[in-house]
Amino acid sequence: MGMDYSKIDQWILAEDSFDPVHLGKCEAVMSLGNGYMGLRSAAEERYVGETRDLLINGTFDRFDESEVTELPNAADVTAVELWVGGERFSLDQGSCTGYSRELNLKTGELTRRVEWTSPKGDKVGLVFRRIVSLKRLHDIALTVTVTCLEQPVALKVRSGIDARVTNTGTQHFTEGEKRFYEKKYLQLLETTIESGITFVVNAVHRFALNGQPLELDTDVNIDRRVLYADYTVDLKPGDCFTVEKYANVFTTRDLDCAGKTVAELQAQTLEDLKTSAALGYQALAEESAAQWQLEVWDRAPLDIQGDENSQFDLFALRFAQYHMRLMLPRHDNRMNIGAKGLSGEGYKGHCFWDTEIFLLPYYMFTDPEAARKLEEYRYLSLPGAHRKAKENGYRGAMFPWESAWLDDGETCPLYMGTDILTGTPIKVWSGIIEQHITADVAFGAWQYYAITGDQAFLDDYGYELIMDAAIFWASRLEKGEDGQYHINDVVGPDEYHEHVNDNAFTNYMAQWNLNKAIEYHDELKAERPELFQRLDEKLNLAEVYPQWVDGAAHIYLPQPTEENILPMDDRFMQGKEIDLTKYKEQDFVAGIMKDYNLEQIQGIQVCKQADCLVLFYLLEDEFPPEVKRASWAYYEARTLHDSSLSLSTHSVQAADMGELDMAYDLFRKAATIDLGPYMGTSDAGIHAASFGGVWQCAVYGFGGVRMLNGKLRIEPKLPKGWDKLQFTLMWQGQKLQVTATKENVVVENLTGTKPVTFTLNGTEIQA
Ligand code: IFM
Repeated sequence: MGMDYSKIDQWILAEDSFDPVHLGKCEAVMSLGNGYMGLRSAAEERYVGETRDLLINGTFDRFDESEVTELPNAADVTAVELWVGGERFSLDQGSCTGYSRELNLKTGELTRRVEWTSPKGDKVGLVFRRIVSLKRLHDIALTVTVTCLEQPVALKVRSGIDARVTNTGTQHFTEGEKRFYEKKYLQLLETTIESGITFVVNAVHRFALNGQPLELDTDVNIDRRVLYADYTVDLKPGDCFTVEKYANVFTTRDLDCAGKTVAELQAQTLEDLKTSAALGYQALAEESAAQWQLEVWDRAPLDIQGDENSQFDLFALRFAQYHMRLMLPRHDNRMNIGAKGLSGEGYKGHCFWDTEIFLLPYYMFTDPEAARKLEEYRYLSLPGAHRKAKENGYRGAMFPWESAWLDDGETCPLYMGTDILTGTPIKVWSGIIEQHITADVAFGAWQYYAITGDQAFLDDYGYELIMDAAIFWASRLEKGEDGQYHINDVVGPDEYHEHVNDNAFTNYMAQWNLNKAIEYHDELKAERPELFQRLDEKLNLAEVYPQWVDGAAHIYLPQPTEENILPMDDRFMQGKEIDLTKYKEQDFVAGIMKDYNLEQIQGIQVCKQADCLVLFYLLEDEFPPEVKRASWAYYEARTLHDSSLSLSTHSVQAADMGELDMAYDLFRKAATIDLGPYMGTSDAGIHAASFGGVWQCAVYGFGGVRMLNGKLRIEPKLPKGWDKLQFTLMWQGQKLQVTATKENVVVENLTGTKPVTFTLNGTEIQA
């Protein structure tokens, strides 16, 4: 098995051989979903080492006090086991003379074709098709077609609902009712142990022989955490037998089930299943594909033309768009986007700063309505942020580094990975001291407003969120002997350096947050007395305002050295320099952790990921070009890109500096984080933020797009191999289409109901 780029056309991701050692990669990169649920693409037949995940967004459960809350792995409906002439179909045995698995990004359909001869010599052709509907958020549909190729065979099919799955061993559910209705419809209930969410899972099968519907005798079985049916059919050479399986999943946490009793849900979801099954697989697949076209490909079309590599680049961007839709809870503002989307158990479904800094730009510029939901989530999770602040002795909103359900507060696990020296689990400090997240969330709210012009959002949520975050920062500042305010003992974005003081990213962003709160306070006090009063009552503005003013004026901000390098904290530049070549060239991440433990790494000038470089593009105007250039060179030499968030930032900065070859090289590396040849990297799930990063490389980097101080800037500079880059941007309700070639740039206002003013290559114009 391997990823063969020559097989990648503009829409199809293909796997052309099967290796049971590398199951995780394709399960994750080829996963299906719709933001409500994510379904890993484990095969219909089972394999040792597979991870069969069905994750329903927002259904968090905390199994035990000693564990953190996570998305529970719901009952599996995708397993369909076959016995051909009495022998179990598995690519582990017999011989396979043809194999392909293809994910069609355009339609969201997964297709697998196999020609298999059993150990005894029975030969069959198998075609598996599968969708998670983008139209009907609760629906999964699949078909298995078996063609009898040589001698007659007896075929047995076993298929059902299997709740024996776990989250790497942790069982989040108590078993509920299991039942066959009319010997045909399967229903299983399970309830999360701590959060008490009931899942209702239904399935039904339909059969056809040579295109004609077929009724088969059913042998029904109910067992512990499972119910399934066995079906048998005799096939002669040339016969083509199809199993269609329709399934749906609902939970008592779903907004569209609000107010329903479990019994009502059982009845209603069964009816829904009947409706879907009556439509048939093809119709469901077609309406889902139409929804993909409408929601993604028409909404945010992208095009790149150029040399032979540019076609892979376009594919990589579409792959990113595909996954960014899979992970997006467009239907519900009480949940956000996990660092692995819904494609695996990694990071337990928790969201991070990944959302605001890496993913939100894509959504704000292409799907503002969805972006609003992500921002509303942060507002709704203020109770958790207040709780965290209180627990840590601060005030205001201290947003969790890892966030799950609205009032959970911090959900970052305390330990992760192995300390190479002590042999003990490594303590994760991020949940306690990686505090820049609070400013990132505030920045996200402001960005959303500036790009969309959604004043109602600011009135209802944004002002309060930004001010509440500023209250946290005012309480967090520590007065130093120099009379300035410091933020000591933090982890900045670069997680290889813990317990540092005055991390540049944290301090500058905290100051930005304080200043934004001051600006809004003054504005509202002067112009919107009613709203001001409401906020004053909630946040006690009279008391906190002077603290903001004092904090913003006297916070210590690291300054560039004589060589124009911005020190990322008070320690990094005094660290030991070591030869990093070995780690930079390794084809896996975090190789340095095999030679040094984190304590030792603290003393080395090595970064896991971009730190102050992120600052340079969030607060672009604060730093002169010579500082960005010198700092980029200094940090790039010392950065291992051991986080998937890193490469895109370095690429965008390189493009900003006009270093287009370097920018392109980094973009290609970012684009292959999940698509690349390193088979183990996606086992726990895809890298959500890197998809936003890849889009940013193209649109922010080569497209030169930025929202700066509330204004839109476009300044395209295409890499050598690209002749044309075309994309759309939603700006304050208007859809702009940008077409850039090496010679010129055309910006067209496709909505055209209001002129948009922006800067194009330094000149202010309107479209
Ligand atoms: O948020 C990131 C962090 O910056 C690096 N470690 C992984 C997290 C989740 O993607």
